[in-house]
Amino acid sequence: MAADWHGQALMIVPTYNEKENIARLLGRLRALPGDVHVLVVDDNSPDGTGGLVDELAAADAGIRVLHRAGKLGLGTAYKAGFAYGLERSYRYLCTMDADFSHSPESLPDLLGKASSGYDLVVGSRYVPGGAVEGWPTSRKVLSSGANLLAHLLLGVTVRDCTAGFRCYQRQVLETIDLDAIFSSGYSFLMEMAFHVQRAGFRCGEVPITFVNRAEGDSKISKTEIYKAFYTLLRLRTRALPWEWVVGKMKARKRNGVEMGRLGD
Ligand SMILES: Nc1nc2c(ncn2[C@@H]2O[C@H](COP(=O)(O)OP(=O)(O)O)[C@@H](O)[C@H]2O)c(=O)[nH]1
Ligand SMILES: [Mg+2]
Repeated sequence: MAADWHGQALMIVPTYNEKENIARLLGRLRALPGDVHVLVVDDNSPDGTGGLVDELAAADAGIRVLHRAGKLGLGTAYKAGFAYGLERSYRYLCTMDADFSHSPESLPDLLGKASSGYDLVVGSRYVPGGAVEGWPTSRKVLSSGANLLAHLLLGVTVRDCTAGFRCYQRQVLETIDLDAIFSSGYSFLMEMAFHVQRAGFRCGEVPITFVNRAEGDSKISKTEIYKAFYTLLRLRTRALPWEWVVGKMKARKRNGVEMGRLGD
C-alpha cells in the first residue's frame, strides 16, 4: 500500500559548488518510492552545478532548479525553496545537504514519521541510534556545544537542532513568519527549530548516521560559527543588543513626551 506521503513531498537541496555530488544525489532521490520531487536552489555556483542540474531537469519533470544571482546564504536558500513549495501543492517540504552527509535512503523514515503526526521531523545525530562519521573532534565539539546551548539557553527540545536534514509539514511553514527569521546562513536551522517549537508544533527526530562529505568542501565559515552563537544570544534576549538600546531610547522619548504632556 502506498504511504500517505507518496506524491506529496518536495526535497529542497541548496547547492554551492556541488558538481561532484549533485547528479548522483538527484539519481538516488528520484529512485526513492513515492515520486519525491526535488528543487535545487543554486547560488550561481562557479563550478557549474546550476547548469548541470538544468540538463538533468530537462530530462525529468520531477527535478527543478532555482537559480539565484550569487552566494546569498543557506537560510535564504531554504526560504526561497519553501516559497516555491508552498506556491505548489506539496504537503511535506524537506531539506537536506547535497554532499551525502544525509543519506537519501533515510528520507522515507522522516516522511513516515511526519505523516504519523509530527509537524517537524529532524534526521538526528544525537538521539539513540544516531551517529557521526568522519568529523574531526573540533567539528563534533562545535556541533554538540551549539546544541547544548540551544537546549540550555532556549529550551529547544530537538536534540539535533543544527541538522539540515528535515521534513516540515506545510502548515508549519504557512504559520511561521519566515520573513521574521533573522538568520540568513547556517543559524537559520537553529532559529527555525526554536520558532517551530515555540509555535506549539510537534517536533520529532529519527536517528541517522551523518557521514562527513567525501567530495567537495564544506562551506561553513568561521563567520557562520560566530553568527550561530550570536543567534543563540539574540533569541535568548529576544532582541539584538542594539535593538534593546534603541527600544530603551524610544521608551524614554515616549515617557518624556507623556511627562511633558502631563506638565502642560
Ligand atoms: N544555495 C546555497 N547553498 C549553500 C550555501 N552555503 C552552503 N550551501 C549548501 O548547503 C549545504 C550545506 O553546506 P555544507 O558545506 O555541506 O555544510 P556542512 O555540512 O555544515 O559542512 C550544501 O548542500 C551546500 O552546497 C549558500 O550560500 N547558498
Ligand atoms: Mg554538509
